[in-house]
Amino acid sequence: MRSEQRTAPVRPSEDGEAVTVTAVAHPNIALVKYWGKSDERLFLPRTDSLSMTLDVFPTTTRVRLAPGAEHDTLTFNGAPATGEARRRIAGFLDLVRERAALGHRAVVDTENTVPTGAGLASSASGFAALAVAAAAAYGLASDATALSRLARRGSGSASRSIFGAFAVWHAGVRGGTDEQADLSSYAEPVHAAERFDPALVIAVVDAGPKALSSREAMRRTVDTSPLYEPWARSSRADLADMRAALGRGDLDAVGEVAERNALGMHATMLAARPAVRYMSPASLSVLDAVLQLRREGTAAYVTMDAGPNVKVLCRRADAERVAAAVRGAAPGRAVHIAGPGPGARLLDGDAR
Ligand code: 2P0
Repeated sequence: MRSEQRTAPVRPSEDGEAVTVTAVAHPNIALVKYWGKSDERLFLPRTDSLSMTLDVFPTTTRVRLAPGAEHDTLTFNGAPATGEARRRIAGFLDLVRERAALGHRAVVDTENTVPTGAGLASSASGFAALAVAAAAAYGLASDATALSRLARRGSGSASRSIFGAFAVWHAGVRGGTDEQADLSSYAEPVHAAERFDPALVIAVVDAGPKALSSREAMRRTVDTSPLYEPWARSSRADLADMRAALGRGDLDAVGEVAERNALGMHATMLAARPAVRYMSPASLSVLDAVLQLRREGTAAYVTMDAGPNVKVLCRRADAERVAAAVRGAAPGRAVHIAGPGPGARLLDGDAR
């Protein structure tokens, strides 16, 4: 059974008795993108970003403290986590332990329903769920803003998945202390008009892992792309336009801003040295199908992330028609329809 997000942390028992908590979080898709960091260690982004949390592809993460254990035991979809995934999760747990002043290792089981590494934001739902579960297990503050900041330290986009529906992630301030910078960068909900009823049609044109991680790709883009700074500047205007469009419930304006922001981000990558190209021929076929839908009078707009998959924003009432057009353009590929989804939360039913 699901519960509302708890406000009180689950205190670790003094004698080190095992504490188990489970959290669930959903991925989010940015309508104004996060691309580029100003501080890699603190996960501070160069620009503000704005996203929609989805109602599909949840990640469920269970954290149990293991007093006396020498190592963390990390399981991902039933198999031991290895390599970079293990390093990132263990590093995140170290941060939680440091903040909680509690050294217990943990047993972490993650069940992820997102096709991992395919530009579908699996790290967003993953670190949002881990932040909520680990904060509760280790007794850290569990207000949504604190959880958003904490999730950010696992993966920037995870800061937004703490919240349901629409969220803006503030880039925060630079120049002060680490603590001031850390405190200043978090996500919070964004208001959208009641009548705004969008869907994202997700075309999984390739579910395999991506060739280049978004972390590396954004680093290279910031360091080498002459188009990066112009995009970052225009992204500020995009954010203001996006907030206004959501407030009006104007799907066409939301879509136009999302599409220009995403294609601009991909242009920054294409101009990086060497170029980063995530679009594939199948992606371009879907982009063509969306243009055709618009010519025929259906409001449909694309956004793309660090992978070849295409997400098409449309009215919920048009989603089946848009999905059919996308299937025609990318035969044999999986197509999912998502709506705005819930924020990250703890589940009931864990035993202490
Ligand atoms: C976004 N992406 O705003 C952008 C658009 C991909 C393209 O956030 O290095 O996995 O862990 O902070 O959050 C992907 O970046 O990167 C991402 P890290 P993350 O959704």
